[in-house]
Amino acid sequence: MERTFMMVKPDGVQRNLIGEVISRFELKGYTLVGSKVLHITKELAEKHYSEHKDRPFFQKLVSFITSGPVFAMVWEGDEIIAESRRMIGKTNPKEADLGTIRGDFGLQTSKNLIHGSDSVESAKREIALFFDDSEIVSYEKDNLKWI
Ligand code: 3AN
Repeated sequence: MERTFMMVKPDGVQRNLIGEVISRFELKGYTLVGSKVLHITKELAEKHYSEHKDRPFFQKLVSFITSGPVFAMVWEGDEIIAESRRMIGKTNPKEADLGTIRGDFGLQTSKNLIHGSDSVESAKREIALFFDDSEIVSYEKDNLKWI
C-alpha cells in the first residue's frame, strides 16, 4: 500500500471539479485518508514547489497556486503514486490523453487543474508539508478484497 498527496488547484476548485476528482479515484478503488480546503500561503507554495525555484515560471506558479483555495488530499492504495499520475495525465493538458483528468478538463499547462506526487520521496515530503499526522485516518474498506 502506498500513500500519495494530491491537490485540486485553484482552477479546479473554481470549476467545481473537486467532486469529479474524488469520484475518479474512489471509483478506481483508492481510499481517501485525509482532505481539506485551504488557501496556500506564499511560504508553503515556495516550499512545495522548491524543486522548480530556478525555472522561469516559478513566480507565476507560486502566484497561481496562492490565487484561490485548493483542495488537498492524501490517498492510499496499491501503487497509487504511478497510477494516479497516469490518471492525472501529462503536464500539458493538450498532450494529455483523453480519459485523464488534465486531458478531459484542461487546456493550459499553467492551469492544469491538479497536482499529484511523482515519487515515494515527494509523496512523503508533500504529505508532511500539508498534513499533521492527526489529520490522516488509517482504515480499511470492506470492499478491498473485490478491487
Ligand atoms: P507535473 O505537475 O505534471 O508533475 P511538473 O512537476 O513538471 O509537472 O511542474 C509542476 C507544475 O508547474 C505543473 N503542474 C504546471 O502547473 C507548472 N508548469 C510546468 N511546466 C510549466 C511551463 N513550461 N510553464 C508554466 N507552468 C509550468
